[in-house]
Amino acid sequence: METKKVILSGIQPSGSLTLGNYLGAIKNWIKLQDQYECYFCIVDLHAITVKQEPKDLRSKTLEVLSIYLACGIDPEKNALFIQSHVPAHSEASWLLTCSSYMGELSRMTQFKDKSQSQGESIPAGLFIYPVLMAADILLYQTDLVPVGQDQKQHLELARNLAERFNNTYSPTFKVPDPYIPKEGAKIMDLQEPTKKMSKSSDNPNSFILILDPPEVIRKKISRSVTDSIGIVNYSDDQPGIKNLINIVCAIRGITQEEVVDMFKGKGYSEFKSYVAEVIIEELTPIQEKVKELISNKAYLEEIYKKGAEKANYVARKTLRKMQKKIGFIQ
Ligand code: ATP
Ligand code: LTN
Repeated sequence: METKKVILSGIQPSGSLTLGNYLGAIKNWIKLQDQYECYFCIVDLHAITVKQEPKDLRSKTLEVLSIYLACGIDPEKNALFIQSHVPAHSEASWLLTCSSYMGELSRMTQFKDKSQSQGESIPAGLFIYPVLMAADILLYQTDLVPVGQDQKQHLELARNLAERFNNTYSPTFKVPDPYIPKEGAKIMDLQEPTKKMSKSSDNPNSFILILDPPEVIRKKISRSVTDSIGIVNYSDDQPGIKNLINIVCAIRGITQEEVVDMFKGKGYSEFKSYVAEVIIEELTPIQEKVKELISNKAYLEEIYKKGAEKANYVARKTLRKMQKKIGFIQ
C-alpha cells in the first residue's frame, strides 16, 4: 500500500480565531485532508510566549478545537491534538535549540515585531518560538506545512534545522515544504491594511472573528479603511480595497478581475455590503456548528485524547531517534 504524505499545521489559542486564520490556514487544511495523513494541533505551548489568562487559555483551546471540527476537519481521518499533550514537542525543541544560532533567530521578523511590544522584559520563549515550531513539524516527518505567508520564514528555519541535524548526525528528518495558498495567504488588518490581520490586535475593528455575529461583520466591514479614489480596483495604491477583493476571492474561489468587473461603476458602500454578505454566508454555518460542539465537552475530550495518542506514538519514535543519534543513553 502506498503511504500517504504527511501534513502538520497548528494555530495558537491566543485569542479568538480570525478570518485570516480561516482563509490563510484552516480552509486549505480542509482541501488537503483527503489526500494526506494530517496532524492538526492547537499550539498552547506557543501561545504562552506572550501573557495568557489561564481561564481564557483553557476556553480558547477548546474553542479552537470546536472551530477545526465545525470548519469540516474530520476527526476520524486526522489527528487533532493539543500540543502540550505530546511532551516530545518540548523535548525535541530543547535538542534543536542547542543547534540553533542566536543570529538566525534574531532575524525572525515575528520575533522582532512581537518583542517590540514587550518593553524591557522580552520573554525568552518568544525568541525560541520558531525552534519549537520546527520541533512540531519535524517530529512527524512532515512533507507539507499549510500556513499563511507570515510563517514562510519560520518554515525556512525548520528546513535549515532539519538539514543541519541530518548533516551533523545522519539522515533523521524529512525536509518539509511550505504550502501557502494563492488567495488568502495574507489577509490584512481592516484598519491598517498594510499590516497582517491578527487575533491579538488591540483594536477589534481591525479583524473579523470567525465567531463574529452578522451585524458585527457588517459594521466592521463598513468601517474598514479604504481610500479616496472611489473605484473598485485591484491595486497596491488601494490596499484596503485590495484586501476586501482578496477576501472575496479566497472565499468564493473567483478571480480578482471577476470581482472588479462586478463592481464597475459602483461605489465602495455597495461593494462593502457585498463583501460583508459573502463573509456572513461563509461563516454562519460554521458558527452554528461551533455552538453545538462547544458545550459537548465529553466529545471534544474524546477527540483530543485520541489525537494525542496517535501523535504521541509518532512523535516519541522520532524523539528517540534524535536522542540516540545525539549520544544519550537509552
Ligand atoms: P497572534 O496574533 O496571536 O500571533 P495570529 O492571528 O497571527 O496570532 P497564528 O496562530 O499565529 O495567528 O496563526 C495560525 C495560522 O493562521 C498560520 O498558518 C498563519 O499563517 C495563519 N494566519 C494568521 N493570520 C493570517 C492572516 N492575516 N492572513 C492569512 N493567514 C494568516
Ligand atoms: N507559528 C505558527 C503556529 C504554529 C505552526 C506550527 C504552524 C506553531 N507550530 C507548526 C504550522 C506548523 C503561527 O502561525 N504563528
